[in-house]
Amino acid sequence: MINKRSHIPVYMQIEEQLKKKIAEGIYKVGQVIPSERELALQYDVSRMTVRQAITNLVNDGLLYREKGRGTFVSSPKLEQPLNGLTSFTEDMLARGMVPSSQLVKFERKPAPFELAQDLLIESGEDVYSIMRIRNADGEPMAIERTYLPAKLFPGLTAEKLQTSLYSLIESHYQLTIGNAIQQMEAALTTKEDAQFLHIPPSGVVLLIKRTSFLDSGQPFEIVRSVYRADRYKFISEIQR
Ligand code: 16G
Repeated sequence: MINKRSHIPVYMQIEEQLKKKIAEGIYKVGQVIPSERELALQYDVSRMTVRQAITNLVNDGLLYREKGRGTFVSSPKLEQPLNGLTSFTEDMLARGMVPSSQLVKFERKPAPFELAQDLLIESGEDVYSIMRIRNADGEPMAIERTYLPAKLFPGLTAEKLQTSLYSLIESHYQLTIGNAIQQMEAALTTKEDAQFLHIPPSGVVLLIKRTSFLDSGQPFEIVRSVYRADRYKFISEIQR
């Protein structure tokens, strides 16, 4: 299976073999793969060579290592297009996954200066401050901290937020969502967020800040989202 005379380096050939086994389901998601020692024996190569192949697959997100336990097959990352103003619920349903939320916080309070400025409301006007864990098929994918100007959503309650915010805005409040501005950056997770997301306390996350506007131009939400970098990749089409 491994051709040591090939011009393709041996570690690359092993990488391909391992990838194939993952794709064919011989190594299944969440399962441990054979140890470096076993693979070295199996392919008749050095452990160093096997380690190189595994490290590359870990860096590509196909495998992950757990200290003292071994190397496991990762779940494939969700591919999230960046060119549409969609909701979490819509995104998950489009993939055939079941969306759900855990409402951690729902508060009404006066907006601090900077938030009021961003939402184009007076400082001290009320906002809803909402924190939700967003799950796909029961697995936590992101944390959303959402701020909504209270005057746009009279009578909003925690119960109303059990499902989709965007469908509530469009169906119940009869508002038309227009556009949004989004920024994204990488960061290390906080301890609290790591627990919510079921990731290691030193894990990497993607922070997205979205300001969304109604078709009238009025901002209706500011959302700070924390996405699991191990479960998400963002895709955008660019043109010249
Ligand atoms: C997405 C949006 C968020 C919006 C939410 C509504 C990003 C980065 N964020 O997660 O701004 O509030 O969808 O989802 O995409 P919902 O309608 O399912 O509650």
